[in-house]
Amino acid sequence: MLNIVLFGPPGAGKGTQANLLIKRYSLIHLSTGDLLRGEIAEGTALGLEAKSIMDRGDLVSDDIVIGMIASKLDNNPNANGFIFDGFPRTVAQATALDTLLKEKGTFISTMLSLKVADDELIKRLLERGKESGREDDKNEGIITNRINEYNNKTAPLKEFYSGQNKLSEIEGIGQVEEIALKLNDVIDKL
Ligand code: B4P
Repeated sequence: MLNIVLFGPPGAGKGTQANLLIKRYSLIHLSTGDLLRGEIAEGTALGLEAKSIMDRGDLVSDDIVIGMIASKLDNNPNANGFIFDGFPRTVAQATALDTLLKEKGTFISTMLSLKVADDELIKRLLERGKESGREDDKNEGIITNRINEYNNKTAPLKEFYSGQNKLSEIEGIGQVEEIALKLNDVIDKL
């Protein structure tokens, strides 16, 4: 199985690149952001709980996102592999993911970490906010909070995966297709 953690700050291009990778490698795309937005759109209890947290740009609780991922793994027993997009975002989530995969006899193959400077992230997300209707893309204060959450709680995961010899850092500024080629290159050498 090919199991990829696609990593980077908000707006780094994770969702964009995941859409290309799932086609090329026939993988299942698990984006916790998309799953949470789906719950909000359906008006579920979980969605109601998550909405105000996401609108502020804070991280949703570990229990909620780990539960969502566990059920998606259970529902796709015959997958070629998974792209984890926006998950894990904390050390607790990364540890839980290792355990869930181990129970299924598999493991994370690699972490692909997209590197993008803060000013570019802010520019991209404000631009997306003009169309997406996402509350968390609408103003610079919330975007800055998301970047701070990333620096405080999520960036330490680079050490977690480099400790397992699985970290590859890729420059995330440039044409989408150029960045995709660099990601393919790392995967093809696994
Ligand atoms: P996500 O949905 O994961 O949101 P994101 O980080 O903003 O998305 P992404 O990084 O994929 O966007 P992309 O770069 O593709 O999370 C939203 C919220 O959900 C979080 O703040 C949190 O509250 C909650 N959440 C999700 N997962 C969680 C978890 N595991 N634990 C706790 N809470 C969780 O796109 C950005 C823009 O850049 C697009 O407009 C795109 O077109 C553009 N772009 C992409 N590549 C580009 C390039 N090369 N050049 C120029 N523009 C580019």
